[in-house]
Amino acid sequence: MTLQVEGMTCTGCEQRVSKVLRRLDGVREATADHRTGQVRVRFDPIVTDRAVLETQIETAGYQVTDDQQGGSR
Ligand SMILES: [Cu+2]
Repeated sequence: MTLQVEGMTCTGCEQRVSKVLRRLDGVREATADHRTGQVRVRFDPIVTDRAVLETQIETAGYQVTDDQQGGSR
């Protein structure tokens, strides 16, 4: 899944976002790119879901701007 995230301005932001996601149960891999604002996440949908990931990203201080997949909002 790819999330569109606003507010990442440097590699430090990429690391912060990917770190909070990787820490979650069920997340296998998370890679952020501040230039495109995209965060790619591989996760187990039985263990976690998109809403949990979005909450973590927003708690870390960034905005998830795309909602085309999942309709969790
Ligand atoms: Cu930054």
